[in-house]
Amino acid sequence: MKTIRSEKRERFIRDGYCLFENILEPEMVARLRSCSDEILAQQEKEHFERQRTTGSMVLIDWEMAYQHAVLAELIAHPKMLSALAELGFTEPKFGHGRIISKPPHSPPLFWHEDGRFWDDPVSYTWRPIQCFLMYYLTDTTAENGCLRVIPGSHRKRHPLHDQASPRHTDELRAYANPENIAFQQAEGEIDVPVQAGDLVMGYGALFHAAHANRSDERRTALTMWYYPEFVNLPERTQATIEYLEAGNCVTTTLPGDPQTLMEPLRIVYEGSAEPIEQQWTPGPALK
Ligand SMILES: O=C(O)CCC(=O)C(=O)O
Repeated sequence: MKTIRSEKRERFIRDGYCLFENILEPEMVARLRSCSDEILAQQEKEHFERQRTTGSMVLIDWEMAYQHAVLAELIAHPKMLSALAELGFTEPKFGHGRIISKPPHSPPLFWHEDGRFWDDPVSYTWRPIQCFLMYYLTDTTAENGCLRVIPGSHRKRHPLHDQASPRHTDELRAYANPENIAFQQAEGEIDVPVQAGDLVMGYGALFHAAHANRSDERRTALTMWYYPEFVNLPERTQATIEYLEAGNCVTTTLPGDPQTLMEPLRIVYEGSAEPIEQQWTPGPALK
């Protein structure tokens, strides 16, 4: 008989995403909201003008997490680590994150997948390389810009693989052409509405988008990028990840809590394998 754990893992591997309810306590959500509001208030006006469809795209690197204890607590949150362990990922590594905050009455986010490892044979297997862990700091619905996903698109070719831009272009970021295919309804799409404090985890290569925010309130998401299987990946994949994330990870360790909690999540590769070139477009092996 299958255990609940293996069913959840099978569904994650098949659909490419998974929802964990109630991971963050309301108090933690409130602290994250005030931290992200403070960081957003420090951004230049042009930042928001360039990022109309995401709303914002502020990098959360290790340095920032060292300055804001609540981010360090989020990165190493015990309930998140248990959720990953439930899927069989017991030694995840953290790369970086983004504050993605849609202001009231802002446009939809375009369809995209964030896979950039398509020249790596691992991308064509069940094994995730990079996964997003998204936390929404308000409840989300189709009205205020909830997440949309195309289940299974991380492993199976979808028309968007050949029709949508594999990169985030300035035109897409600025919503310059609402007629672009990336802003339309897509075959097989579903909404993923959540409660504040839930966690949505998905393969980086899964097609996802977000509805327009038609409400009067800001909708902030924190997208945190992890490598859940890092220790089990081939050396060349580990070398690639280490190379790509090096700029986001400070090398000094701070003695104080809660930043020391982040140490086990540090990406470390000390071998001599050559990194693989980034590739944003899937090859013919994606059927
Ligand atoms: O804003 C959202 O709901 C999704 C954010 C997103 O697509 C991303 O971080 O890659």
